[in-house]
Amino acid sequence: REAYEPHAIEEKWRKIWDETGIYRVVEDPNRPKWYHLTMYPYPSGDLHIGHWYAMAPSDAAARFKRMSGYNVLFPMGFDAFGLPAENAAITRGIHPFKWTMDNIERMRRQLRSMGAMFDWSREVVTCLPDYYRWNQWFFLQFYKNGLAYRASAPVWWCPKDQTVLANEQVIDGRCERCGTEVYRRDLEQWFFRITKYAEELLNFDGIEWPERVMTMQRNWIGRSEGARVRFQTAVGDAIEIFTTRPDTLWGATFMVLAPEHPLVERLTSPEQRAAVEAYVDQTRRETDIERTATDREKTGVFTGGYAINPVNGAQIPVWIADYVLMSYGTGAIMAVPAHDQRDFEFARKYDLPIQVVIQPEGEPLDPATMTEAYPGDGVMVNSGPFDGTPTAGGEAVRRVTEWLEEQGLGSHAVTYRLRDWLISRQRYWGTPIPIVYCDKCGTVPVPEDQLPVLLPEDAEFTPTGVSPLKTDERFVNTTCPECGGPARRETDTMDTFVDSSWYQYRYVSPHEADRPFDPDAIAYWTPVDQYTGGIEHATMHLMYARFFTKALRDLGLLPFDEPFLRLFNQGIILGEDNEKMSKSRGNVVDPDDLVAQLGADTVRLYLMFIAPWEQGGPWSSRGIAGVERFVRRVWTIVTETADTPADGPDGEAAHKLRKITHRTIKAVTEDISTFQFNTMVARLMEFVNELSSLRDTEVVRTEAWREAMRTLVLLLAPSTPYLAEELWERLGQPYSVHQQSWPQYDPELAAAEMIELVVQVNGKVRDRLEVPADITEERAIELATASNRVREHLQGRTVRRTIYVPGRLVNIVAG
Ligand code: ANZ
Ligand code: ZN
Repeated sequence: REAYEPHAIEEKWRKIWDETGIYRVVEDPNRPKWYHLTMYPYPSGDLHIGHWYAMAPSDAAARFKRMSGYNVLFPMGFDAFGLPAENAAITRGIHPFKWTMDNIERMRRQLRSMGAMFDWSREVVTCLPDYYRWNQWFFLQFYKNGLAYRASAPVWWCPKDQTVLANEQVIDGRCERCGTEVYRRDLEQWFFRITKYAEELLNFDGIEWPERVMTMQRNWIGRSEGARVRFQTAVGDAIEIFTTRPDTLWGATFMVLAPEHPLVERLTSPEQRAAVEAYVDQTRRETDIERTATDREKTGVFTGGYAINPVNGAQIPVWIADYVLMSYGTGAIMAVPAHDQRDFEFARKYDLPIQVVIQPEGEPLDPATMTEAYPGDGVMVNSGPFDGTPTAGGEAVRRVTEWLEEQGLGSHAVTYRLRDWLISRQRYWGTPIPIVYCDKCGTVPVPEDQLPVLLPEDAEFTPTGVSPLKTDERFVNTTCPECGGPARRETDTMDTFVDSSWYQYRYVSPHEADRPFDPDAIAYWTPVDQYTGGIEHATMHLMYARFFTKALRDLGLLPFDEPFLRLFNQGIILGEDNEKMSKSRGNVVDPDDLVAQLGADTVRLYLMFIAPWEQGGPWSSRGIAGVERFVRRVWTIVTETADTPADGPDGEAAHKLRKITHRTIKAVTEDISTFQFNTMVARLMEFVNELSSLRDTEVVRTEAWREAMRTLVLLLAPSTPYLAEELWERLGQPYSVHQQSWPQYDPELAAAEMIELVVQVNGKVRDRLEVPADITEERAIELATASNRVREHLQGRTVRRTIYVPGRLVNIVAG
């Protein structure tokens, strides 16, 4: 008896696969293509079980496609720029390049151990100049076409370290590094004009994505329809507001500006100046999330200024409050306390007037006794020419908006929550933005033939975290491409989401030196047919990648609208204690240890078996031990009978075995094509149980047995690629199992077996039904009660109970 030795087998085949290059893929016009992309990892150090859970089932899905006749592209790479590398440099003195490349080296080894069919000749590493130069090239195309621009925007600033902080470096309003209180400060930064595509990004026609991801994107874009209306002020400029409820205009009793609003300064009266300035200063320490929390006590300050409500000429006070955001709408609102809850709370707190303008049916609303705003429908009141107009169905909003347009007071408007994409990072470890500033020529793009703008290698990191690019004189000082005079380079680098917005296109021709990708390879491989990855990327990454695709399409570089036709989000693996895996909880399972102990195939198969893939679930040592036993049983049954001659008679037992085999093919095919890996593994386990029960019978000496063995190995090939390859060889089959076709089932053999189901009413046989042998109890009872003969006997009676004897009878007790 030969034992299963996963390590020897896995090493042997890894080597042979490498030497024979069976996972190398090239365009082949004679075969349909399939592009399966699994999200590339950040090279943080080690591959963890979450990476395995994302990638191993993806590999099985890709291998299944390949066996089904597709030319499959299944690439891998590294999302190699970003803050952790820079932090390692600052705290441990390791250069980000070295830290990153060492990690990549380690993770490449770990990825190889998984046995996935990645075509490593197509690997993409985003921190290398041959990749990031194309980020710069895209930036220049965007800049020329008005899709990249520079504007001032607030950033978190640490006054002690004199540096910008990322959101995640601000802990409870303080600098993560030195603990100093931070505040927001305006800085000139670069943006991509994603808002140009806001409307198109709301449209998901032609792609199959999970409903919840589309919902998250729609909410992120946040489309609101309403009107913009101008309120005149004594300082000359009008205040423009955005409202979704122009039908409440007559109830606007005050206005609120965001503290950052440009008119605040001029509207503020001398008496109010000190209070206003203090409040503005305080707001700079708050995040938008804090500012808009609904359960927060409303605060604000009167500016001392007034505006005129254009619909009724009323003079109303102008306040500032942090619940109005500068980044939404126009940064100013008309406050309608009777019908907007935030305004209501504000009015009650500062004793501002409340005017009801929408009256619901029943008891009239009374501002003196109201305890909350009334946001619902009713008829307009106290609204001049509109009194009596019903608000239901948006009728009032439409009519008021039309009237505002006729009167020249405002206009219909659509507002999106989506902001332009701020891509500037005041960091070293990213793609340098290819811009220089010249005193004479202003902002000058670096000419394309001077790309890439290289990151200087000998950067000096200081503990404060100020980007070394800022102080690197050799980097900063350059000559102006236009006038040849002295100029300074932009020292900001790009958000790493720029890298991941188009990596799917680089994989199709990763060595292209003169352009980001080869249009022929793009035409053949893209868009991606199946994308898989974590739900945490539902908005930013997936939104930016969609934007990039649309922008590149408009630049004539891509012939389609969407990057990823199908999307699937896998769940997460929890610790054995049902909690999130974390070092501090001590419940982390390490894939390297598991592979060393059990081999990669068992780990892969267990991850597929653990739970429905989209759900994930807790790790179980018992569960993986069960899968390990299964793998050994497969090994034993195949190796022990591989040389048995098929010289026995082809009788009834052989026919029965063939039926089992073909039913298994059918079930496994259905499961693997819909990513139901857990039920797929369960089917294979049942199959092996059946085979084991026949192990000592004559049927082992038949062609049907040999067919069963070959089928078992082929069905396992996507999931346990090493084991399948080894067993395929032992069955005397030609190399490689991974170049075989997926087995086809004979529909007649695969048809479910039928049995006779006896149906009784109160113990008397009333009907006999032909049903599939594996019928469920629910379905058996459903069919039994639907039978005409049974219905006759049930007339005028009620069913009290049903008794089901599996595979034999249903007895309906009625009285
Ligand atoms: C008056 C009004 C009356 C409003 C009423 C609502 C109900 P959504 O649906 O999210 O788009 N608003 C406008 N700009 C704002 C800003 N920069 N910061 C905070 N709030 C702002 O919300 C639109 C509504 O949010 C607008 O309609 C405005 O209040 C407020 F019975 O105007 B409304
Ligand atoms: Zn110049």
